[in-house]
Parts: sequence; structure tokens; C-alpha cells
Amino acid sequence: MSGSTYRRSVLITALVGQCCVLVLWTLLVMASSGEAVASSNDCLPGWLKAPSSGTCVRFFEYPRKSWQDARAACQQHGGDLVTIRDARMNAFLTKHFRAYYCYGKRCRYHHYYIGLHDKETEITWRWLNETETATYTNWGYGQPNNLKFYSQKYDQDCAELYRHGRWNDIWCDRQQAYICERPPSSAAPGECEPEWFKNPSSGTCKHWYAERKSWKDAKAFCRQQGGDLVTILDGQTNKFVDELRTSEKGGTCWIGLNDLSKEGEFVWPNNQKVTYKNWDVDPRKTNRNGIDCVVMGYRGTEKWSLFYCKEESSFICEKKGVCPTVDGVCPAGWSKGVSSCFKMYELRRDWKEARTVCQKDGGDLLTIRDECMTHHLEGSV
Ligand SMILES: [Ca+2]
Ligand SMILES: [Ca+2]
Ligand SMILES: [Ca+2]
Repeated sequence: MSGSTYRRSVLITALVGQCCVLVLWTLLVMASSGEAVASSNDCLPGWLKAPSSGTCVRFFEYPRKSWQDARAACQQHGGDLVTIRDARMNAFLTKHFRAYYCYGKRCRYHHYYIGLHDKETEITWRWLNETETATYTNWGYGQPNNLKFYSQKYDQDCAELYRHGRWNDIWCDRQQAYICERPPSSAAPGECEPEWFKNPSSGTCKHWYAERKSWKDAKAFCRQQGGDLVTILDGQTNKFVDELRTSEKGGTCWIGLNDLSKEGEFVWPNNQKVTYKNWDVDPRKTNRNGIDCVVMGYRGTEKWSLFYCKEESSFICEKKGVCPTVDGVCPAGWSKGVSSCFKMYELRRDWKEARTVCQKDGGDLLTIRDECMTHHLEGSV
């Protein structure tokens, strides 16, 4: 926590009793201004709710992929490449269009693949697997031009969205950024999202990823998914992780255990202590500085082996089940919390005065009930 954050006396209040009244009032305002009303289903961290379609969308810049591979990546996320049915959706995406990349001083905007293609019949543009021709389009000037490349070998059969919201047809094998779309998370609170498996003994959700990454990259990837590399605190969890590993292709997978910060002192993510061990070789025999990360499955079994962290391996991420969010919409200035709306005040008050401030505003000081709430607040403070 930085000094300035620390100095800020942050009071958090939750709207409790009056929430329903305020939500109703807000719904009326939202409805009259033509905005969609948020449903109890919500988008996962990193995804934006698209008001016109009610779906969740996310921009992916790296690693860039061909149209087909981008599609597969979106499907791994429980969705597909984005479809744009109307000008409102196009405007929404254009508004959130963000990243550009630079080579030295020269910067360019990413071009993002969308789900539109004319792979089957030239100049018959369709969305994903649909058979009907797309009705809404927003081609740039002179597009689609089906430009030929490589001595006329490839023409342009996939569509991309670029700056200003215009579309262009492009060669499908070009490595590009892409936009995925998926339904709102429909998993009940505490349940796992699609593709994640619930481990009965720990109650958390786990996902095996085939791509090979260094330990640090794998950890960063898991954190992007809202979790971390897997933690194994008992034999049942170890068996569960091994089943996940072998149910796909087998091979090695990174687990969260490491002695990166202090040689010989192994810890799990979040500095959890080691309560259970399953080494194939006693690490005291092989461990040294630089060999600090741990895989499962090196010898084809559920045992653990020490490895160089820079080696690349498949990996398993772990995260909590889906957190609940409050239904409806919070009043202006209030944020959506886990079970109520909350608001932060950057005022310095003692506890009693703080409570009075909150109550005056129709709420009370926030009660933190569970990890979902802590997680939510960490993302907001
Ligand atoms: Ca074409
Ligand atoms: Ca073109
Ligand atoms: Ca070591």
C-alpha cells in the first residue's frame, strides 16, 4: 500500500435497507434513457458488458493469432469471435477500442478480428457458422476489396475492425489482435465457470492449460484469469490435479510451489505454508539456487519435481468460484458490490463520525463478510 493511499482515510458504506428503493428509481431512469438494464448475470473480470447485445466482450492483443486460432481461443473462453449486429454494438466496440503498439517512435492501432468471413462464397459475408448473409456491415472506404497476395494465392476472407469502427477484409492467416464475445457468467455464486473444474476437497475451481509457458508467464496468465497457479495442500487435491493433468495429454504441469524468494524455503502462492508434500526426489538432494519451481508429472506420475523456472510447461490454474453481484443498478456515485452497493469517501473521520456520514447517505459502514467481498474491494480501492 502506497503512503498516499495509506494516508487517505477511506470510509466505505454499504446501502442496505434503501438499496431496493434506489435500484427501482435508477431502473426507471435507465429505462427512460434507453439504456439496457443490467441483469443479475454479469461479466467476468476483464470483460465488458455490451449494452445492445447483453453479452460480454473482451479485446485480446497478445499473442496475436490467425482468424481460426483467435476463434479457438475465444471458444476456450466459453464464447466465440464477436458478432456485430447493429451500429450500436459497433459504436460500443469503437468506444472501447484501446490499444496501439509501437516500434520505437512509430505507433499504430491494433486491428481486431471479428467473427465475419466470406470463406465459403466470395463476397457473401456471414457471421461464424451462420448460413444467412450479414445484414449490418460497416466496411471502410473501398472495402471489402478481396485483395490478392502471394501471387494471387490468398484472397481476403476474414474481417477486422480498425480505428474509427470501420471494417476491412484481410487474409485469414494474418496474426492479429481479436475481440471475443461470451454470454454473461451464468454460473451460480460459488460454482465454477465453464471449462473450470470444481475440486471437492478445496471447493475451488481448476483449469488445465495445454500451452507451454515459463513458470512466471504461467503464473501471470493464471492471475489474468483471476486466480493463481494451483495450490496443493492435501492428497485428495493432489489426486484431483493429477486427474486433470492426465485427462488431457498428460505431460508436465507447473504447480504454484516455489522457493524463489528464499532458497530451500518452499511456499505456495499467497505465501501459504507447505502442509503436504509429494516429491519424487527429496529436494534437499537436488535443490539449488536457480532451480526454484515445481512441476507435476515429470516421470509420468503425480509426483513433484524441481525445475528451472525458465523451462516451459503446461500448467494448472486455480481460482475461487463465481462471486455473486448485486442485482440491478446502483445509484450514481455508488459501485456494485457483492450483495449491496457501496461508496468510498475520502474523508478522515473517527469510526463513530464515519458511521454518521454513512447513515446520512442512506447506508452504514461496510461489513466484510467473505473473500468475494475482499476481492471485490481490492479491485476498487
Ligand atoms: Ca474474400
Ligand atoms: Ca481488404
Ligand atoms: Ca531452489
